[in-house]
Amino acid sequence: MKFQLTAIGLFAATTLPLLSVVLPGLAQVTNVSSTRNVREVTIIVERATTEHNFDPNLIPLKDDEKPDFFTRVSIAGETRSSQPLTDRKDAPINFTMTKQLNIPAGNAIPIALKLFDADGTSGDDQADINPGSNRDWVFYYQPSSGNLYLNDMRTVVGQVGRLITLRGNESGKNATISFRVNHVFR
Ligand SMILES: [Ca+2]
Ligand SMILES: [Ca+2]
Ligand SMILES: [Ca+2]
Repeated sequence: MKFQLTAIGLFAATTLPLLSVVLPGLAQVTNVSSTRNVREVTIIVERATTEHNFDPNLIPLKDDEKPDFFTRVSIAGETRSSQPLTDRKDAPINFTMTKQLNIPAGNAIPIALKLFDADGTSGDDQADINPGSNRDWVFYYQPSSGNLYLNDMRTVVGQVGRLITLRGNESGKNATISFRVNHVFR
């Protein structure tokens, strides 16, 4: 998609306060009363891609140098991980995490997103999916506005239901991740 490629370029070339630029022209999400409560929040990590190998090639004729990606998602303090997809630079992760809640829809719900190459006993390589100095992401999702914010609660990174694509900046370790966020009102 042309839009996503443009967005990735902006992420790579600009500083974090300009992140809101990556979502031009999106329809306004209708505000609902923030006194309503939210029943659940869902994160769907669709895909991770990279140009890099994350392992040495140990077995001849096998692509074992390619990454074995899995994602680790935290919603409001609860964390879950997907199963690794072996030896793929283009990994259809397709991992859904739903967190049951009962809080006002105006609250900001902390969400963390990480991507790893599974390395078994030697520890896992963390891929860089953040164009800033970190490798991982921490966001705040506000169901009443449908906005996903950085921790300044002003910079909008994405909106409910929309595919959000992020790419890291660390040489040899960077990857791109695509995900969505959704919620259900009580
Ligand atoms: Ca590795
Ligand atoms: Ca591998
Ligand atoms: Ca980074």
